[in-house]
Amino acid sequence: MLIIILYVVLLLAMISTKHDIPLVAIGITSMILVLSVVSFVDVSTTETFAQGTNATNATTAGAANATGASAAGGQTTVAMPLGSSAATSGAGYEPPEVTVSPGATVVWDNQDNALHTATSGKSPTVDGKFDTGIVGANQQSKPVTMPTEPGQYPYFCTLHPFLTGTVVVQ
Ligand SMILES: [Cu+2]
Repeated sequence: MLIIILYVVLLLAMISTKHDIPLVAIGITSMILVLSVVSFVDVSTTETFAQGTNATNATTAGAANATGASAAGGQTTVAMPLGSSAATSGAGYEPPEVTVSPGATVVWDNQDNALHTATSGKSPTVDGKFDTGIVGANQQSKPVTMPTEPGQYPYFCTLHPFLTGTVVVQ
């Protein structure tokens, strides 16, 4: 916009001072040129901005949906990664600790090639708060309902007691 104003002022100055027809013609031509360039840039800037806004909206909506799905379903999933059955592999429940609301369900996803359980209690003592039962290789457990009492609930695999995890209810 500043450029347009500058050109208008310049043009007026040219007209008033010189009355030089070719110079005025050049002034008008250049102003039209600048105007068209400015309007073009203006449109593309607006479009870019609009696209940016749309992208932001889409991302926000996506994030909101992801959060909404997780909150609405109350579904937390813990993986039993490949290699979990070997005590030395370092693989274990992933994440090792999850926090859920009272009475929420948790699914254990066995990605290993061995059977596993997620059985509540301080390994190797079963306390009966929750249990997936045996989850087959490359299978998911049914959604297991967590206690309603807030607290920390340790659990382990009855077949591989070195595999331990924690569910925090709060
Ligand atoms: Cu196991």
